[in-house]
Amino acid sequence: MSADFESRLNMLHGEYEKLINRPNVKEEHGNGVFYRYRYPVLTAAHTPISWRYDLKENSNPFLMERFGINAVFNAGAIRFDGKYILAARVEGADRKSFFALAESDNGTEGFRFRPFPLLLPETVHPDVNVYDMRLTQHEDGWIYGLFCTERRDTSAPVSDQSAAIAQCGIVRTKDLDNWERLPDLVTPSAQQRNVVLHPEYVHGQYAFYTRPQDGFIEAGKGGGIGFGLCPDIRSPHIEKETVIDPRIYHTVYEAKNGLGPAPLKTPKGWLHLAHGVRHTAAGLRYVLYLFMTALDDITRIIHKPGGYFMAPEGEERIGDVSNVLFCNGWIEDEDGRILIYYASSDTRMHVAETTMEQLIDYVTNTKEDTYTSAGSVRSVLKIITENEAVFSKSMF
Ligand code: M1P
Repeated sequence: MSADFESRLNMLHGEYEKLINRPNVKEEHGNGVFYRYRYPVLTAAHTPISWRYDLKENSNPFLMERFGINAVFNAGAIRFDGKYILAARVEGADRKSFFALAESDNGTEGFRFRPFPLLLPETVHPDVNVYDMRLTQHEDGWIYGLFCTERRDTSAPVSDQSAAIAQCGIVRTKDLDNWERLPDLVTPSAQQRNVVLHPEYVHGQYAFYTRPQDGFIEAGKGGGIGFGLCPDIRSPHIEKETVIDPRIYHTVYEAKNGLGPAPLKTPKGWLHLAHGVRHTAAGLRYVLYLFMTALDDITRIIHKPGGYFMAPEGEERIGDVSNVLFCNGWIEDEDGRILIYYASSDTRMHVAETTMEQLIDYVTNTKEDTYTSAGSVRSVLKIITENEAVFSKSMF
């Protein structure tokens, strides 16, 4: 091995290990609802160098990158065998996404990719692009991965090479090593993204959260978080799709919305994390919001704080698709700690920490959206006057 090659190889290894082993730091000043961690938990640079480089001097004397990775984002999450596992969307320089599992011992740092990305089994209609896997540990004993499978819209003219159809692909596993592909989900909607499997049977059937859309990007007359039941997941078919969380004018989810990870069961109800999208002069803005549905009817919203729970901040604002927070994975520990794995601007993965107690407090006590400015003022006036009744004016 030449000295130059060896020195470059050592540099690549050294930088990689430094990145993976960098301790993460909980930011000191949270908003009382959650704490962000300072460093992203996964980025393109976290992918193993053996994926990106041909490490053999005879075939790659300059030790060039042979397979560019553009971004790592929108990861599903699960606790498995004592490890915190992220099923990340890895996007190559060629724009194709694929899935790869990364694991950590404590959930906030040290995420390391397994040696090989997932070679997803396919249906008879090969996927062109796959992304955004939601992992659900279902009470039937399987771990399901629901993801978006995208293919060209063959009804579009040759002149349009962007038209696509998005649908929900399904895989399942018991060990996170061997994955079985099931048929794609069939629903009444022309397009589906952000489909999530509920962890429990509902009326003896598999329950899906959906996101019906007319177009690939635009919700059209569709949109909203939908819900449907299916008797047999090996032949997944939803006949009736009901919107349980619609888009509403002048909210953070007026353009579109979609469920994030599978909901968490709490003593007060099912806790849901979703993303909401609105138009701005600078393009679409994606933020995260929370709501809770009833234990006896998972489609009935019983609490919904107004506005967003998390929005892009600092470097999170910038990336391939700027001004986007997206979350499709969270993990609840036995002690009530909740780790929220969120991606920023379609580029990198972060983690925020909170507890179930805090999230229940947040969803049940945060003011709801009144849908008017006057209503917002009344909400804030109530907080101010109640504070004034307790504290002297010098406090303000
Ligand atoms: O680019 C932002 C997000 O756009 C899509 O989400 P939605 O279907 O809700 O608009 C997805 O492509 C998602 O992966 C992406 O992060």
